Amino acid sequence: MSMFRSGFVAVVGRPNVGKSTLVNSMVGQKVTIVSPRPNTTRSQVRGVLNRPDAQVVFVDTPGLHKPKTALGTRMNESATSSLDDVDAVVALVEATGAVGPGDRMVLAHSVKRVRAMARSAALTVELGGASADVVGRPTLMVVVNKIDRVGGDGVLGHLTGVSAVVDALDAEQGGDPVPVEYYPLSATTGDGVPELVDALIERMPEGPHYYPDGMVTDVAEAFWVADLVREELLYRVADELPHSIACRVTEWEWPRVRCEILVERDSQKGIVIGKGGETLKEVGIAVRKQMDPGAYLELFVRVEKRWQQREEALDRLGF
Ligand SMILES: Nc1nc2c(ncn2[C@@H]2O[C@H](COP(=O)(O)OP(=O)(O)OP(=O)(O)O)[C@@H](O)[C@H]2O)c(=O)[nH]1
Ligand SMILES: [Mg+2]
Repeated sequence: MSMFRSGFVAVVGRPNVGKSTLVNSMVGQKVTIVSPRPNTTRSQVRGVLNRPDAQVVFVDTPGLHKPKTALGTRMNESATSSLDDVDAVVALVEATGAVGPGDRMVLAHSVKRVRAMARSAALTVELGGASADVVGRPTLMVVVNKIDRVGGDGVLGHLTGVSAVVDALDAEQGGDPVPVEYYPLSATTGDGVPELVDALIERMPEGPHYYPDGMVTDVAEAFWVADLVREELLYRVADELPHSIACRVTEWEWPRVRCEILVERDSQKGIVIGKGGETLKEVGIAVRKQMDPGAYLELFVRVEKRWQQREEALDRLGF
């Protein structure tokens, strides 16, 4: 019998590059929310891919950015700490624009992390723990996402640009070059995703089932419903409001579920509720469709002044 492979894969990148869309596509089911607004994902979300011979745990992370709030700082810490204990790193950039300073920061972190992984893998082999092919080869997988939005030449040009940046970062850090592979793909159409998944499975070390078969995420149902409410709101509100929204389920007495929507200012309350309660009503209908049949979802809007800036509010809200 062939060995069972398993491991953890961190998916990192600046906000809005498509990390969550890619994780959903790799898992084959929606496990993490997606929206056109940057900073949609606020904490790590694990999505599990089960195959007869392998289990891969993808760790979706908040987009790395220049934080302007205490929440932003925590989100960045959550993203960088995801790199601490993984078997592979997937770093995303977009094919639609040049590699910017935000991408450079992501790629620099990723190169550094994969270099450290390669060192500890080499050490394991030296100590006689396992043979090199079993340990798997720590590789940086650079994904160029959203290729559906650019032509073939655009993709090639972008690949050249990204690889020049990665090579330069790698050289700056010194030592043996880090193995890097490039995967142009579209997380929304799925074009190129199977190739990435196969390559990742190949690189997973021999290991146990970390999650029981059939379990696709570690997110508790109440958190998931709160996230679905926030996702629906992100599609309906504009400007700075998305950052001011936090959602949490305060009561779960099936089929009655009560979810609170926090905003930071009185003026934001009306926008979330909408004319005649229209926005809240739409959100409720859309979320209920994604819950088990029969759910009775109650939505409330409450003002919690400057919660993004207050450490104790963040503690209480579970960030
Ligand atoms: N055209 C196109 N759009 C994409 C693709 N992947 C993601 N998107 C869109 O990009 C936007 C952001 O996607 P997300 O998956 O939420 O991005 P993210 O990197 O998780 O963002 P944060 O959680 O905010 O860091 C959404 O509107 C997606 O539909 C793709 O391959 N092609
Ligand atoms: Mg996300």
